[in-house]
Amino acid sequence: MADLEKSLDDAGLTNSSVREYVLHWAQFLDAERIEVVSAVDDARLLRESLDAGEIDPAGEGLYYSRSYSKDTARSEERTIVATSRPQDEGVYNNWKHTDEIRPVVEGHMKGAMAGKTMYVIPYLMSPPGSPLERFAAGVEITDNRTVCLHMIRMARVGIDLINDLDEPDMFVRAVHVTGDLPTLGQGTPEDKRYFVTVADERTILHFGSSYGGNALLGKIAHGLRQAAYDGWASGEFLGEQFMLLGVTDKETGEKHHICGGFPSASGKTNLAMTLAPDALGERYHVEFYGDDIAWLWVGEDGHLYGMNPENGVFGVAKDTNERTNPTALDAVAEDTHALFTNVAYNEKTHEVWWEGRTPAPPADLDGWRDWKGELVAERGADEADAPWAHPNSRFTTTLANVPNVAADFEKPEGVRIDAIIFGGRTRDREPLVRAITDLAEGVYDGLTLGAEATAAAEGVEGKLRYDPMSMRPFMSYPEGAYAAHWLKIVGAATHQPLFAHVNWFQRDPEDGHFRWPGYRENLRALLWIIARTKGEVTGRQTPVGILPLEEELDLTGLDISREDLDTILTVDVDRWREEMRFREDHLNQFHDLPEEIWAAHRRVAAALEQEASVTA
Ligand code: GTP
Ligand code: SPV
Ligand code: MN
Repeated sequence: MADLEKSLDDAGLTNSSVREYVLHWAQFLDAERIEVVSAVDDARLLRESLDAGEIDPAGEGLYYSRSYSKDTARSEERTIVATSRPQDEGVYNNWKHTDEIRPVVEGHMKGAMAGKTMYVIPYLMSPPGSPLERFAAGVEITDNRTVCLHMIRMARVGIDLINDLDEPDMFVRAVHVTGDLPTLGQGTPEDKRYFVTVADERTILHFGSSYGGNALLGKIAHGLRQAAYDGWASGEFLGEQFMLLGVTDKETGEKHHICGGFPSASGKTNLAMTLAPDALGERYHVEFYGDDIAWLWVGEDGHLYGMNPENGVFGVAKDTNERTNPTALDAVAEDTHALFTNVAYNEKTHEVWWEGRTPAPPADLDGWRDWKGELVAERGADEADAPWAHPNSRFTTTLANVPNVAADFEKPEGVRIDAIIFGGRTRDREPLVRAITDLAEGVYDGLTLGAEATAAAEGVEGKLRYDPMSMRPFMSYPEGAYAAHWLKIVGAATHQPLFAHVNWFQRDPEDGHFRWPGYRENLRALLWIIARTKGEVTGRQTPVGILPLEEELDLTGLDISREDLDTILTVDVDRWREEMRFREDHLNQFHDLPEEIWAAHRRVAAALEQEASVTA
């Protein structure tokens, strides 16, 4: 114990509340030694990880790691929000009483760091000086050096961030234990993994993974689940799975900011990093603020403000290439110190590859191993078509590496939000874009966001499911209260943001092609939204919102068929009427849903019936 305390002295950790927390867990976990990590330790930690074989070199200043083969995505069933308040139980938060679940997860953790180093990672989930800084401080404890490397990229990490807190005890206690991965029974009835956020105690206890949001606790456990709870409990802000970007019109010098939620692996990173399509590049410039999390609040001037609490990008690799997302490729170029996880790796040339990186995989199979570590050249006939990279394989890089990152991305006061968009993978029904001018209808639209499941979570890919505001996996308090909190926070803004719903994923049922070319072309829909915030376009009113007139969209240089364009600018009334019945069931699950939300639902339903009777 004296040795452990001395290591905190040597590291210069002076915050006595943090010291007490660290020493408590060091004893409980039986850690052999403690190492306090700051961002300046990155180069040394990289060297140590390379020497220990935990990561591999992936080109000049680039790194590669593979996670255990049954540990490649967040597990929603194993994720639990615990509190001591039974009224905190919602439909999606997987609530348990703390007294019930804490002993279980702690039982798995007890003594788990015997003979090991316990890393202590003090971090901030906000730019320093943010008005929400008091909710942003945390200290992650982990037994995993690769987690330290990821945290240094994804959060602001350093002892100085935690020593001088205004309220020394106001930090999130985030404990991560990897566990013996091959013995945890992932996905079986004997599953031993527990990812618990004890929200009313601001404590996170994650056992049984070294992957992504299961292990980097600043990101979604703190940045989303805890933050959403804090935002509600304090009445001060919203914490959402949102991207955040700025669009500058170089002709007028005007800049607008849009944030919005798409479910996991549905295009937030791609949209936030997008470049204007070539035909519009002279005029518009897109700036990146964030790709996965935004915290929103109302500033003293009555505007809604937003900021990205993260310091990095944990982006989906699949289909990232020069056409779809050149910015992402620059952000993981040589000497960016980016880390790749679960892509394919060539142990001889140190190259990495993933599906969609190039149209065909590398022709010379020599040295290539797939995400499981198996030699591609030695695959049997039954595996010949299996992907080389895991569909949820990712890259990790800091915001400063993103070439179109906004100059003011760390500005503590955040940026004014002009529009909030929702979108998901929806193969029919949802038009390219529809604007919603009423707050309750906007919140209703977010709550009924539906999308096809993706590989980012364990589950069935392609199946439609509701994902309220893209927060289903991160919801930490009941949905009715969540809706009311949205109405309260955004309702307090004297300048209301415009809501809009977008969809890049409509498909032709005949041959399955995407009707909208997507990626960089998506800016065209955003430009219409911006024009709408300024009252420059009227669009046409439909039962589900205002759709653009074709001539209001800037389609210069766009390659799209007449049939596809007509379809994505049309509301399929009968398909929507069917959808309304599913929505009714979906909303009926929620307790205490504000009457404004039900009223919005009834208005949309009535408008659809009206439209159907006119056209019948
Ligand atoms: P998380 O990090 O899991 O929260 O996901 P995300 O929403 O940031 O997803 P991301 O932008 O990384 O996109 C995931 C997948 O969607 C990638 O395989 C992209 O290639 C694909 N994608 C993104 N934008 C588009 C688009 O406009 N059209 C089509 N067809 N696919 C897209
Ligand atoms: C997501 O799944 O939405 C992610 C990746 O952004 S993870 O951090 O693993 O949750
Ligand atoms: Mn995400």
